[in-house]
Amino acid sequence: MNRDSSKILDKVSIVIPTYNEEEAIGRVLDEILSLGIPPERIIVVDGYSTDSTVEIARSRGVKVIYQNGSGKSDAIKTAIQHIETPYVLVMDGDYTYPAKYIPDLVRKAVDKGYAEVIGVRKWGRENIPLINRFGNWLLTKIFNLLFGTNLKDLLSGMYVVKTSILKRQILETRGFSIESEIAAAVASSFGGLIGEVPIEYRRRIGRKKLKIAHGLRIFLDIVKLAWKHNPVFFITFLGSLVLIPGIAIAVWVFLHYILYGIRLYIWGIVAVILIVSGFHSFLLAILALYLKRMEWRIHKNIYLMREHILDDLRREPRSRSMKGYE
Ligand SMILES: Nc1nc2c(ncn2[C@@H]2O[C@H](COP(=O)(O)OP(=O)(O)OP(=O)(O)O)[C@@H](O)[C@H]2O)c(=O)[nH]1
Ligand SMILES: [Mg+2]
Repeated sequence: MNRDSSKILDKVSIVIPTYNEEEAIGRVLDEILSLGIPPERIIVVDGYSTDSTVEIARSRGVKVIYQNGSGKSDAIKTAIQHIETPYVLVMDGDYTYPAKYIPDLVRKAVDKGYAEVIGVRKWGRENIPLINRFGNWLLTKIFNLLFGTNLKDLLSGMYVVKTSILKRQILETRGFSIESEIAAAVASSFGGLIGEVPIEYRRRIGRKKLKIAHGLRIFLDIVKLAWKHNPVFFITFLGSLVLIPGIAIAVWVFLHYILYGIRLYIWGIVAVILIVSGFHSFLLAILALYLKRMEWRIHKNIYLMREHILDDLRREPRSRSMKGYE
């Protein structure tokens, strides 16, 4: 490993959530250790495995802790309290994410000032079960729409985040929603830049824990997160749902008139009121969504401009002292 890589890796701690990963965890840790990352900066946060995961992890000399609460989200939240480096890299303990990409992810965060860098599964996608691939695609699209992002792999299990962002956020989701929650917190915070690095995904070793019900839970959590970060959109969107009964009543009134020649005036007025107010709410919801997305984009640009100016100011004293030599 060259000096540049080792300097970059000094800034990061690795967090690996595990639950019954005895077949994979040894290999995962050996790969990470071979990059030269010291064992005291590798944290295995275990969900009370009933196999020998913890013993195998301890045999590699890394830090092993037991999580508070239950589920992957709670595990990562537990580990955050133990991080002292400016960046934290989270990766699954099932051997699917190759450790060789760690320097690329951390370098992109440090050099380009990204608050989060996600490892996008570009190679080996056939190793992601079809249903997970579809769920991940759909949930990423919904997230992008609600948060004005352009992510490709929201639910990737390998990502780097600035520790300060994680420490000051109150993370509330449970189960497997932590990736969505971190991305939502970053995307809606000042300067919330999310970068991406293409990575390979390998076939899982050991038994999977993710079920279809978890996918549904992640969807509900994305909706909850959007409510937290953009409530006006949700209130107006809910208001727009009166369009549905409005249209149904209008059709019913129309059919009565066509088929029987009966004019249902009162119901006609009710239908018009529901349709007009639903339509207005719908337009307001779209407006609220775009205003929020614009606010986030402006935040990002102000942040980038500020970084630019700070960079220039840092360089200025040197150019001043150069003047004496010209
Ligand atoms: N600490 C802790 N870790 C967990 C828990 N559930 C899952 N994990 C770990 O979180 C990581 C991701 O879980 P996986 O079962 O691999 O889920 P996935 O990667 O989304 O999907 P598949 O690999 O396709 O099953 C793995 O390292 C698991 O061991 C839990 O309740 N507590
Ligand atoms: Mg996995």
